[in-house]
Amino acid sequence: MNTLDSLRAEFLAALAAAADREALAAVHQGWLGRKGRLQDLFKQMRELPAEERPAFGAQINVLKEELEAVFMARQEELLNREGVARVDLTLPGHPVRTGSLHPLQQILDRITGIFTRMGFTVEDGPEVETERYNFDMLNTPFWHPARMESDSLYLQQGHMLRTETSPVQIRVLEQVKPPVRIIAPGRVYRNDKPDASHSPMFMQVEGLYVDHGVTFADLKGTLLEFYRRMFGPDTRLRFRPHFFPFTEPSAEVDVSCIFCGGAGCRVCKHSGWLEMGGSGLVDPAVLTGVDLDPEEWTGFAFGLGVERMAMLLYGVDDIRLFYENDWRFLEQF
Ligand code: 2NL
Repeated sequence: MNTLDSLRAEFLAALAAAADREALAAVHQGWLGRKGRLQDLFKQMRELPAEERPAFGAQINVLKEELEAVFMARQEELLNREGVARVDLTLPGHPVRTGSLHPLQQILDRITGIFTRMGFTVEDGPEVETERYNFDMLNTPFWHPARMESDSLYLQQGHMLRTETSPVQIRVLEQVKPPVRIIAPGRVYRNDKPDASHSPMFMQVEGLYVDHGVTFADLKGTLLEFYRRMFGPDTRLRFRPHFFPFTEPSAEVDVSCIFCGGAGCRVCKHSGWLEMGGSGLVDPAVLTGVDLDPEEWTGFAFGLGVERMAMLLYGVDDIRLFYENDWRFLEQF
C-alpha cells in the first residue's frame, strides 16, 4: 500500500511539473507506457506469494485507471492553454475581399439605365456574325476600307467577329414592325494592335429609333438628354458632318469638355470639345434592305464607345487596363 501511495504522489508531482507537450509525453512514457513504472509493478507482483497476487493486481489496476484519468485531465488542460496562447487576438483579421462590378459594367449599367428610362429596350445578338449582317445589310460597299483584312477579324465561310453591334439592330428590324426603339450594347472586335487607346476587343452601345417622321432634331434631343444625364446638366453637344455608309446625313458627336466645361484644358487639347461617337439618320438603302419603305419610315442611329466614357469619368489613361483583370486596378472601382 505504501509503495502505491508514494508512487501516486511521485506521479502527481511529475505530472504537475510537466509544462509542455514533450514533458507530458515523457511522463506518459515513464509511468503509463509499456516500459513504465506501473508495468514494473505488475512484474514485481510475480515475486509475491500466490494468494496475495490477485488483491495486489486489482489495486494496481485501480491505481492505473486513476493515474490515466488524472493524466488525461492534465493533458487537456495543457493543450487548451497552449491553444489559447497561440491565437493572438490582437492580430489583424484575415481580410475577406469583396468583389465589385467591373468599371465598364458600371458605366454600361448607367448608359442602359438612361436609355431604358427614355423608352429604349435593350437587345443583344451574336458576336460571331456574317459579313452579310455586319457589312452588306449596312450598305457598306465591298470596297469599303472597314472590310479590309487589316481592319476586321475574319473567320471561315463568310463569318467574322462583329465590328459594330449594328447587326443586332438589323436582325430586330427584320423581325419587328416599327416603331422600334432599341439600344444594342456589347463587345465588338477590330484587327488593331493594342496600345493605350486601342484594344482589339471593346464595348460599344448603338441606338436605333425607327418610326414615322423621325428627324435629326429627335437625334439631337435624345443624345443631348443622354449626355446631360451622363455628364451633368450643363453639357453641350456639337454635331460635325461626317460619312458613314449606313447613315445619311451622318455626324460625329462632340460633348463640351467635362473637365473644363469648354474653356480648354489638357484633356480636350484646348479645343473645349471631346469626341464621343457617331450618329445619323438611317440611310434609305438600309431601310429598303429590311423591307421598310423609306418614304414611310425614317430613323436615327448612333454608336458610342463605352471605354471612352469610362476613361473620362474614372480618369483612366490606358484602355488595356480594362482587360488585364489586375485586381489592383479593379478594386479601385
Ligand atoms: C461610330 C458610330 C454609328 C450607327 C453606328 C447604325 C445602325 C443601323 C443603321 C444605321 Cl441598324 N446606323 N449605327 C450609326 C451611326 C454611327 O457608329 O463611330 N462608328 C464607327
